[in-house]
Amino acid sequence: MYFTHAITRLPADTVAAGLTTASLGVPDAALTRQQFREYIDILLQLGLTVTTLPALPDFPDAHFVEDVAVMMPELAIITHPGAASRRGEVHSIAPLVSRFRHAVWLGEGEHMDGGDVLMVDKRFFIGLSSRTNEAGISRFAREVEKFGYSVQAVPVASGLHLKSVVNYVGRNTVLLSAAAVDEPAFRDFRHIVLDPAEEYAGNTMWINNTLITPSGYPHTLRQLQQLDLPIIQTDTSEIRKMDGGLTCLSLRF
Ligand code: CIR
Repeated sequence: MYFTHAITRLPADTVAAGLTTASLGVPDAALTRQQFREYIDILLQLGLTVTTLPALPDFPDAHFVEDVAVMMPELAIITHPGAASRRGEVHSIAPLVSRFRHAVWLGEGEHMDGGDVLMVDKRFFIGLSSRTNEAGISRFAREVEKFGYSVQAVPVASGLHLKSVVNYVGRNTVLLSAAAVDEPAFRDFRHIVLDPAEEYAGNTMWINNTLITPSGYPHTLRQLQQLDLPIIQTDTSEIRKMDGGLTCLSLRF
């Protein structure tokens, strides 16, 4: 799939008040914004038109826009985020998403974070995680199967979301944690298995046949180089402190 657009949101000064399981210290708001700007520059460099929404200080996780919507050519799903503190984010993204796609809203009890949704062509792999439940996956499946998509639930053994540790990286290959290697859902793909010390680099983003990967993960970088695709590295130290990665900072379509 070739992406032409991205939606992002400026990180607020309140970023440190967001949810996190990482014990990496308090993120610096100014450095978070700098890393966010570098990320935007990469998307622009790859030819995308980027629309950036204003910061939402009352929702310190709101710049992780990937979690609140799932975009596909035929429609957009507005999620019902698994964390109560993030549910209000959907109201400020939906009007923009609706300018590009017909929007379908998940309902009460149908929990889903977009970070759990991995789309590979007409296949969706959806993490069953602390944020995404069976009811969310079933409803999602009902909405997308009519457009010829398949949906497979995948238990998330480690990391916050499925895409924290499993991502498609082009050339019929998935980059994944050792814990996910035996997952039958991924058996049709070639595997690149993450070094346990570098699991965070599992959140590498394949976009327009280029890989964007967090800097500072040399073993993963060497493995990715074997795919013979252009690779751009970028520092996400502050984003990581709040359990975020590269995919979560944008909606791409
Ligand atoms: C949260 O816990 O919801 C945020 N602090 C991080 C969300 C990261 N999102 C993603 O990986 N898709």
